[in-house]
Amino acid sequence: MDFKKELKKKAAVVEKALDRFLPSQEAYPPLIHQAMRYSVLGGGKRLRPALVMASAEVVGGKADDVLPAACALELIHAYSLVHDDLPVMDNDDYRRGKLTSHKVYGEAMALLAGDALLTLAFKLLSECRCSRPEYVVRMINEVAADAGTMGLIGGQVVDTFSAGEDTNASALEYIHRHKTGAIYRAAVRTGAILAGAGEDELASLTEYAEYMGLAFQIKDDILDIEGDQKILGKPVGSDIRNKKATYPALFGLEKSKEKAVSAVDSAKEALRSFGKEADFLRALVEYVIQRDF
Ligand code: GRG
Repeated sequence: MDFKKELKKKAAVVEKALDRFLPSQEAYPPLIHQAMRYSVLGGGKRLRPALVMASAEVVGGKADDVLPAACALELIHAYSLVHDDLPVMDNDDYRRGKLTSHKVYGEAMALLAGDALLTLAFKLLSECRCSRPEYVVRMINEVAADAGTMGLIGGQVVDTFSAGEDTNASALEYIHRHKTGAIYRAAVRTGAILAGAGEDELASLTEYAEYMGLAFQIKDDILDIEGDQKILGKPVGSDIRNKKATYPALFGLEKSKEKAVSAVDSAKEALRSFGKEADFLRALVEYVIQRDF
């Protein structure tokens, strides 16, 4: 399996579907629809939708059947980036190599566009076709929890309000597992639940996602120090500027790299009960710490 080729293929399918699911830029009131499309289309690695699709495939489902859910997870991710970039949060001017939403559309419109992306995500989730409607209800319930104060928002709250303070390892792990890990967890479980995964399969995939999310965020912290801003598409040093709790700040760069490798090993170990069908997921977690953007 050629991982990069497969990721590109999945990303292209997602791009087309997102274009279809997002309101057209002429739809009234046009400015918000333009802002939504600006922040979603034409950029991003599309890792979360790829995970939704791959997790469905691992347990015998079809990627096409979970495409609306895959797009919904990308919309939640996009909303979190739009809000995270706002002056009241990280105050970033660039994202994915272009100006952030509030720089183009203003803060009020960026805030509303983020809200609209989150709301559209749940509309798409509710429209998922599945032979068992109870799977759809369970999946929506889980995504809502993972996007809420017990997941993404909880992580963002602790991250934001612990900035500038001494952070210990357990608080840092809480931030990473929630701010970033919860949406990866939701992505993997969404694909698997809709495809009818058994509880053992779900447990293994969940463990995979949790370690994968941890590896991803440690690497993100490292890239904020060592990355090339031209390749990253955003300035480096934002964590230091905002006095954020990060793995390199707490453990140093070398130890952080070791911790990222260890999280990758644990993620792959969580897939031990699967065969070749999980090779994409294995390759994805390797990619997560080798990436340079
Ligand atoms: C409600 C005002 C308000 C804010 C909430 C929830 C939230 C804001 C922010 C979430 C925190 C966040 C943005 C975490 C970052 C996770 C992360 C490292 C994102 C980058 O992911 P990639 O590299 O990005 O997959 P691409 O561009 O490839 O999609």
